[in-house]
Amino acid sequence: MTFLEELEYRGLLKDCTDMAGLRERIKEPMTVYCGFDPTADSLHVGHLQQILLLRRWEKEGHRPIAVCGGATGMIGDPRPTTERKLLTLEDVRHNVTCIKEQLSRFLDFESENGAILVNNYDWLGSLNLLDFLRDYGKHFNVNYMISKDTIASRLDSGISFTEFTYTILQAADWLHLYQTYNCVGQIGGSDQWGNLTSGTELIRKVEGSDAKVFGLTSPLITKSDGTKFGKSEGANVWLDPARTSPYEFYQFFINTSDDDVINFLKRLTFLTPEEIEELAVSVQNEPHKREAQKALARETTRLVHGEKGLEEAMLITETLFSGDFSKLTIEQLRSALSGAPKVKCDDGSLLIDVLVNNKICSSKREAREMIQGNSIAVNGVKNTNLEATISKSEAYGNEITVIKKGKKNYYLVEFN
Ligand code: 383
Repeated sequence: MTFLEELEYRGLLKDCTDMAGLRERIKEPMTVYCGFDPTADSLHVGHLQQILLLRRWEKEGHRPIAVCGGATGMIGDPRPTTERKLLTLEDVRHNVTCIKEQLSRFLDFESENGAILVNNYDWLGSLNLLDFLRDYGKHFNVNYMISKDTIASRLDSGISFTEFTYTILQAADWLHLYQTYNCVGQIGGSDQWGNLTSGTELIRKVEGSDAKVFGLTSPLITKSDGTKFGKSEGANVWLDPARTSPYEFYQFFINTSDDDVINFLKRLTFLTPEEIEELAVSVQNEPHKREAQKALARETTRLVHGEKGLEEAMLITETLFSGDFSKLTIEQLRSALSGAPKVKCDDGSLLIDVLVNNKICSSKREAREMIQGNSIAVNGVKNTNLEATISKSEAYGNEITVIKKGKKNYYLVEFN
């Protein structure tokens, strides 16, 4: 399989500004970039496909450039629906620092001739208005710009001049990278198509038609049930462990449906096509084993959180299965139970009262039946004693007690 065939197999090829040309050009090492705007202090799983794509190019002997959009992040790429709120320069700077740090965990920016990490504020930040209008603006035809999807979709609801010019800045970036590093490729999700074509056109106009550059998109990840990829209970799944713990990250992927898991394995892991096809057979023949989901969660968690993050995630997963939390630190325990309801209790309260007062059981009768029926465990130990109490001295770290009702309903007890 050639590299392009592999991208095709993985579902990572959508449109290219010049596919035939790329097939030829790719035989020689080339420099390719992708941009990330610092809209938050962390990237999220929606960015992962492109980050890994840069790495796929790198592994193939090409040179990747990651652009952190310190300047473009001050403007904001128009969203299909509404105008963005401007971030302050201070916030953008902070976000740039965080995102650069994250990106450097995925690509080798250290070695000579290795990957390159740049901030577009370094060249766009000092660009003055008259130069912008004369050197770049003059090459863009407004009629043509408003026909591009991202802008066309905003014509009814309205778009500011600020966001309208965004695409010119991104095009200016590529021209700069082309002139500085001979960067001939730009990759992005399919939402970036309009920006990629702005770039190829600007380069052609400034550098002449001998300049052979390639814009290449990959399909955005979608889920077969129609819900948005990258959200867990409405919240983004972040790459920063302080925002989404390795355990939550692992859980996000382990919960992938059978219909989506092979697609995600292709796009978000470096498992070989052979390995992926084997897992596809396992999804067909023994779906209950969830081998593919386990492989997906393992590989993605390792890529993002390293071997240690993966170990922590698996430890917490096993713990929740066995109910024995004694091996976890207090932080890990909180992370493991971050989705569990929190309940309050006084030191020394009767277990049965805690169950009823916090509505873990609907009545005293139900609580009694649950306790006697072996369905309630406190800190991993089944308790059938109706007189049992919950005390601080037996809590993990003297702080937290875990009540488990039935097979998988956990409650985190904190003391008043
Ligand atoms: C800025 C300056 C450039 C080139 C690109 C940019 C950023 C680009 C953008 N990208 C998205 C982002 O920053 O807004 N205008 O969140 C996302 N990307 C990648 C991919 C994706 C896109 O970072 O489809 C998902 O992750 O292209 O939405 O010179």
